Amino acid sequence: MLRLFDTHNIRIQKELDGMWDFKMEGIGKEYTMPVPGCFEQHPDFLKRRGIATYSKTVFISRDTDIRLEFKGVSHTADVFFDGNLAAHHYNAFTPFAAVIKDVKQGTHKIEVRVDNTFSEKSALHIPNDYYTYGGITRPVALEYIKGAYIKNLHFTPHYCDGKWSADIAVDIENLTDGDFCAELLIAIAGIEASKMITVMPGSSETVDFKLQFRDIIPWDNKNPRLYMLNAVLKNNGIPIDDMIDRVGFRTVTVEGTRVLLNGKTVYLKGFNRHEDYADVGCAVPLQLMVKDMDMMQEMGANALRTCHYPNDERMLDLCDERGILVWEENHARGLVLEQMQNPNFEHQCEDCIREMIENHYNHPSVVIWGILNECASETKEGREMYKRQYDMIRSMDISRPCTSATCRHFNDICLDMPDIVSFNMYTKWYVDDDVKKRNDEEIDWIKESNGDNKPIIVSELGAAAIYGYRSRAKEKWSEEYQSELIKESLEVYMSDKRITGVFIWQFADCRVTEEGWFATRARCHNNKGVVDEYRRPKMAYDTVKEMFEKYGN
Ligand code: ADA
Repeated sequence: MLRLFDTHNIRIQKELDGMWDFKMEGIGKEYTMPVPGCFEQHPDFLKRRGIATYSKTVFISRDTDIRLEFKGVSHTADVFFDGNLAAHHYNAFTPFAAVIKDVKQGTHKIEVRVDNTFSEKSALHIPNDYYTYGGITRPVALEYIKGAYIKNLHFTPHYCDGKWSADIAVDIENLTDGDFCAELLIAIAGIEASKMITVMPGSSETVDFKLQFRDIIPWDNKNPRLYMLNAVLKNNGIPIDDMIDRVGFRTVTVEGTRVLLNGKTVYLKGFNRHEDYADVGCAVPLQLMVKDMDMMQEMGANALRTCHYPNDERMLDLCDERGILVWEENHARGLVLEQMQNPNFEHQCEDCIREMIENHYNHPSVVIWGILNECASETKEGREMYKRQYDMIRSMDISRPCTSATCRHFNDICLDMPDIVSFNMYTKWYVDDDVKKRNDEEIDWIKESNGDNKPIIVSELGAAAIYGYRSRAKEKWSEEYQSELIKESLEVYMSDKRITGVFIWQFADCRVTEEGWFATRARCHNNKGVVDEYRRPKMAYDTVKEMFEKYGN
């Protein structure tokens, strides 16, 4: 399934999940592979870096235009329809679509060439402390559209003088060679509106509505009230297309050192979670997303950081439904200046930011946009790139604060830019020092480095433990050491009134690339999860539960 609710009643949408034909370049044998899925789940491709082609025939029941939507292909996709290139996309973690006009009724072939190799062409998917899988790793949909269709639907709530209002922007694309005239209707929370529109041939138009509401129940982490937003396109009174989304009335702002949700201070306590689950890799099915969410909430989390890339939208749907506050970030982890100077880096980051915001804008659970985790924010060249990315986010969305998790302690030169200052701290894991002393030094430095009078979040803290390794000596890598380090760290960070949020690194162990990481990552996994990759709890699980309960904040 694509989302946790239907996004169309009028548009015909068919999901293409199931078994696809599969061929790996350089291997004669032909296979079938599940979609969504990672080809690494097959015994022949356990750690394969290569180029493969997934293919499937589909029957189109009438002459129509079609839209193929891919929620995620890892990491580079070339989509062919009847042998013609229909789309190219880089980045496993953002959706993309291919619109194909004038398709005749009958059988047609879809081929997706998938590439998970590392090269200069890929500035973001590189050997790293998480794994870049290969495959059509998120759901795929085939849609019938005709002439013109609703391309996007953005909802921005506002609260003023005790009243809720909203700006609603609907993007219509006209695929025809003539003017497209139609009626556009929207409906939400018992309020309806309509406009007659004209879209020029082969172009798009954004239609804006401003609505006032009464009797709205706000969305917040304690009562996450959601509303369905419907948009319908009518031609001569006949509905020809629609789009449905699910939204929430909430505001998120920053005032001094506090983050406010609907004007009230909110404290974020949660986890960093990679999209990675033992035998299925990054193609985590809904059932296992729900399991992860249930475990994080059992431990008392109210927040999730989508380290280090935009997440599968069904996870955000779950967060919307459960009132989990999300820090979603663009795709980048730990890139030094030389890597940021890859000629593909900036446009690949900007594409990711654009697709992340365009597609995830309506999720009330997303309360923070993040960029560039632990990249070269200590350099002036890096600073220019940070600035361009913050500017880009703010040009697309001023309704949410921005941040970036730094590890450039004492020499970061970008703390003046984010709305929220966030830092990753591994005291007593990578740095053998006193947790409180290091925390005080860090916050003193933040205040002297243009980060003063801003909310502060500890975006990462933790330690590794090998599941099942118990030791009365409590040395590093034992479950005891991890549990005690997390307890001590949370005591310090959650009792410090200068800090407005903590994210534990990390929820679950995740696979890392062998290239460049085998030496520091036992099992070629990042073992800092409070559960292992099969979600088996370590001792730290109950420690986090105890601490999140103790410091309810
Ligand atoms: C960094 C990084 C994480 C992870 C962590 C670790 O803070 O942001 O992705 O690599 O270190 O486990 O060392």
